[in-house]
Amino acid sequence: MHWFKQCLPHGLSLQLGIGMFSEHSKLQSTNELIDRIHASSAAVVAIGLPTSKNSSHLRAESDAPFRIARELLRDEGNPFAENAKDLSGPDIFEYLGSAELESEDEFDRIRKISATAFRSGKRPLFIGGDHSVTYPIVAGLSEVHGPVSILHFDAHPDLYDCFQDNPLSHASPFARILENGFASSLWQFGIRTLTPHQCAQVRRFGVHCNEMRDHKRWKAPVFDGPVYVTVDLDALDPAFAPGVAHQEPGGMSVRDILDILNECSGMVVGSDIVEYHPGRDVNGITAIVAAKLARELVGRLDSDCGVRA
Ligand SMILES: [Mn+2]
Repeated sequence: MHWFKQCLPHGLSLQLGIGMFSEHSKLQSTNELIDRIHASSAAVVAIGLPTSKNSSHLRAESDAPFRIARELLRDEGNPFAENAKDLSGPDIFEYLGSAELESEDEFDRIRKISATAFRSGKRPLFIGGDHSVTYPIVAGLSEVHGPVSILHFDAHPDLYDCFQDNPLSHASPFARILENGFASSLWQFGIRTLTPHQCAQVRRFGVHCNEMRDHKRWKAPVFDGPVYVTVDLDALDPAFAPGVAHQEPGGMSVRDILDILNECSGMVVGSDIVEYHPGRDVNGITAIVAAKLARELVGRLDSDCGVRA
């Protein structure tokens, strides 16, 4: 049983195979992706954003998002999220492919794709890419929903005013989001790399920074209104997710992330999973973990959609 067959756009082969996925692994122009968003009948659409242009350390392979999608769509895999949402059900989920990025105007492209998805009423799941992509995604989101609450899982607060002379660095997206007023609140979990500068940024922006060393006292946030969820895979302990550029031991388990996601209130309208580096992965375990998180995010996005009970 190829459970993903209803998800395939443009009448592609139902067989899981190299040929079928070669279509999905091709990079799409901004206009092609916008057409696919409009053509999709799914409530939740996944879009790959393969760029590591603003990564401070390692560049990731451009097929990183596709590798996560491939794990998510594997025909022998389980299509159900833990809340019993069936991702193979009609009009629930579709993977639309990856955007052509790594260009001078890549933030404009991402912002346009994001705004299109939110304006058309979709609940998008973006698959990165380095964490810099969250800034243009949330910029596009705020065009449609105004300032939103952000739930952020990461080893790093990503609040640098500027990092390595790059204000658009993957270490800076939340400084840009907050100074532009795109977020009404930022709740971080898993943080274990605070510096004096970033502590000052936490105070400056009123960030709810939940450090890993305090994890026994964490409480899930109470949101009312739209919530955007962003998952940097290095929030996880490298024992669970070694395929990241910045491995930081002493981190979260997969279950820790799912518990907070399940317990937080609010209406999740969009999400991303970022910072997958296949070259550092071990037997593809990080892609499998990312696909599990993606499945649970889709389950939550679809439940919060309001179309279905
Ligand atoms: Mn990080």
